[in-house]
Amino acid sequence: MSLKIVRSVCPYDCPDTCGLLVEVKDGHAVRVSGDPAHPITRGLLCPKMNHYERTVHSPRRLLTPLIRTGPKGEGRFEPLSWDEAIERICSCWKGLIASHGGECVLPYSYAGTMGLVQRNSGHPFFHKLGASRLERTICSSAKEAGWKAIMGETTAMDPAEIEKSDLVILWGINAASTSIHVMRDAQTARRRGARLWAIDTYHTPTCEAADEAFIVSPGGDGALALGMMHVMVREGLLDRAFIKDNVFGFEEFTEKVLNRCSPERMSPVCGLPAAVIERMAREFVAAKAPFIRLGSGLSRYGNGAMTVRTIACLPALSGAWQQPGGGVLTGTSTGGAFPLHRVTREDFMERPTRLVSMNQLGAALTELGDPPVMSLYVYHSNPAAVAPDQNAVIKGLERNNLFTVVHERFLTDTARYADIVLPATSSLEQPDLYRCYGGYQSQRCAAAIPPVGQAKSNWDLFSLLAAGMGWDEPFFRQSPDDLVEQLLDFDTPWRDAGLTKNLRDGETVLLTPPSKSRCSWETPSGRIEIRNDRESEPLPRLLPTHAEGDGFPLRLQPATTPYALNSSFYEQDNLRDKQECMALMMHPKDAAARGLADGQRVTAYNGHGEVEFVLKTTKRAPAGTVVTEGVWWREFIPGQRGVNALTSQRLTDAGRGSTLYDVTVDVRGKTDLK
Ligand SMILES: Nc1nc2c(c(=O)[nH]1)N[C@H]1C(S)=C(S)[C@@H](COP(=O)(O)OP(=O)(O)OC[C@H]3O[C@@H](n4cnc5c(=O)[nH]c(N)nc54)[C@H](O)[C@@H]3O)O[C@H]1N2
Ligand SMILES: Nc1nc2c(c(=O)[nH]1)N[C@H]1C(S)=C(S)[C@@H](COP(=O)(O)OP(=O)(O)OC[C@H]3O[C@@H](n4cnc5c(=O)[nH]c(N)nc54)[C@H](O)[C@@H]3O)O[C@H]1N2
Ligand code: SF4
Ligand SMILES: [Mo]
Repeated sequence: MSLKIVRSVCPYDCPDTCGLLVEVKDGHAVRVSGDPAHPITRGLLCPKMNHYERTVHSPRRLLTPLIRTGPKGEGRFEPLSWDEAIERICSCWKGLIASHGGECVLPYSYAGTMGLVQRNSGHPFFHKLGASRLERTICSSAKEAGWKAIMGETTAMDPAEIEKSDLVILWGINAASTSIHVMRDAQTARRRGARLWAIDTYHTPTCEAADEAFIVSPGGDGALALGMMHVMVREGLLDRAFIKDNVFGFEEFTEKVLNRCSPERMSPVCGLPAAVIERMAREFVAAKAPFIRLGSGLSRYGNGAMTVRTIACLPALSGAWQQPGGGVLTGTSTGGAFPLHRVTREDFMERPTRLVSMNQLGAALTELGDPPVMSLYVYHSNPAAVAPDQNAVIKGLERNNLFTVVHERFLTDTARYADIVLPATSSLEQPDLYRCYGGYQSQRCAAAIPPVGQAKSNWDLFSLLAAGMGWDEPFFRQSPDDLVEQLLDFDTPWRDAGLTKNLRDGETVLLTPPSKSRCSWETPSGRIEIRNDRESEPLPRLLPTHAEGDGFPLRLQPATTPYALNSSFYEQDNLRDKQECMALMMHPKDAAARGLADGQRVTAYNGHGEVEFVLKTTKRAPAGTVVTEGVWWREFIPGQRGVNALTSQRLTDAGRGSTLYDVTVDVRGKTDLK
């Protein structure tokens, strides 16, 4: 029996993009560990990936194509050959396209794998088909829009600078769960004397690890930042010289906005006492190099982009950007490092086709457009669980005249509604090239094991579908490795010939952003643009959230768990057991006011739907906010609907992002116990 160790990369949607060492025995992955030589991972994996082999070789893996034999949603299927599956899909699409046009087909994909080739391999196919295009904005597009409104194309600060900071602020990021290496580096800074703040809506594991946790009202961070900046102006805690040379619009911002944002006025909006806002302002300015690591949590609101833009004003006023370790980091962007258009092939589109927001899938499937969506092709995403307004999504998926194909590793909530299910490979079964959005590492990897069962990779399946459609473009006959090579075979300032060679050899490489000096701002004015007339709102200001108008008394915080990644990893029993059950955390006072007891079944409800939870009374949830962690599969939950039956299809103020966290509910005891 041969045992070999293969280097690979964690494919999941996580800012850390870890290096993996996979022990392979007889074509099976038997053990997975963190690569000690990887510059970020340094041997440390999160609990989810410590037993990745249990996902890869899970008894729940789909092994053959399947065709539906029961009603949609029930999950009754029988096996089908690949040839027959491809033939059925292609002939159905040909018929639908002949009568409705290509836009009646809608692809839906997101981030099951982050590999550049596999993740994007549907784009050329659907462009050539003339299908509707999916606007992929469920995650962080509001955060990006908020950053861009003030900072333009400015290169992100180096994440490694966190260790040089003397005040690390983890703001709207649950790093202890979602980016454990950021947490590790923040702890390193702390050991070197930095203070660590966490700003969140409930007591997360990150809050527990911080020197101080500030629990704000959901969507209230803009008010907090405005209140802090009011104090900074009032008390002259500004770097006037820095502002003069580097900031555009400060005077107007002060006159029109900040003067009206006293801590007393901001306190009820952000939920922190005025004295705390004042102290935060003074300590922020007193720090030499405050490092704000901004998560995505606070951007998933009706005011989310504006919140990010407002927070980004803080170091512009204090001049924190001048010191290594000082500034705001929302994430890195390595867009210039690889010519992704060589994979996505926008040029295959005859004309730009209709865009459909992935946050409004429910509406796209139920409010029949012109043409109506007649076929949905889902790959590496689980919209029946993760997309907002689950009731609308499921109503759409139940349509008998919707032809749904799902390419998956598991029989997910979405796959249960498919007419045809196709088995997908895991990352260990497919080659790819990875880059990172929390740092600059990049790595190419080969398949570590052969496909499990009859599974096929995203790219291989689109090659088959292209042949099934009768297309003869040589493009679709390439291998995934050919595409990786096209991404590498391109000169860019991000990597010299040596780095490219190392990438080809499968080494972990640190890409280098084209060098920019500290305090060089890539905006039209060359300054940090607090005022930006290209935006519909020229100045940052206080905006309301959406849900505060909905009329329900409790804020609902749908949050992340350390033991899953969105709806991924529920296949691992040991990880699911650690989460116990789909719980609703509630402050004992709120529970007492409703006559509810710890451990009982409750129903949370609002205008979108009703969801059953097991009640967990805890002071980790502040009074007025209830919290649930994880995006559970329906087969493991107390009732019929997951948390997203309570979320809305409304979009953020900019960036057309999801407002998954902008939710109010009320909660009652479940009386109709079956
Ligand atoms: N273990 C684990 N890791 C993950 C994921 C996962 O589900 N589980 N998901 C992955 C993905 S796709 C992403 S995008 C990232 C997301 O990772 P993060 O950027 O950390 O985002 P979230 O965990 O969604 O939210 C971060 C924190 O913001 C808080 N929050 C919510 N609203 C507000 C607010 O208005 N103000 C403030 N100050 N805080 C608020 C939430 O309670 C949460 O603790 O993590 C990735 N990594
Ligand atoms: N309530 C609530 N809703 C949320 C969130 C939340 O925190 N709370 N988070 C939101 C965020 S930030 C995001 S990014 C989205 C994430 O939404 P998704 O990207 O849909 O994320 P996952 O739930 O991880 O589903 C990915 C699916 O891809 C499959 N998969 C993995 N690898 C492959 C592959 O190579 N090929 C194919 N065909 N399939 C593969 C996996 O089995 C899995 O079922 O969810 C959003 N929805
Ligand atoms: S999910 Fe994130 S922390 Fe966990 S192994 Fe993957 S990249 Fe690393
Ligand atoms: Mo995400």
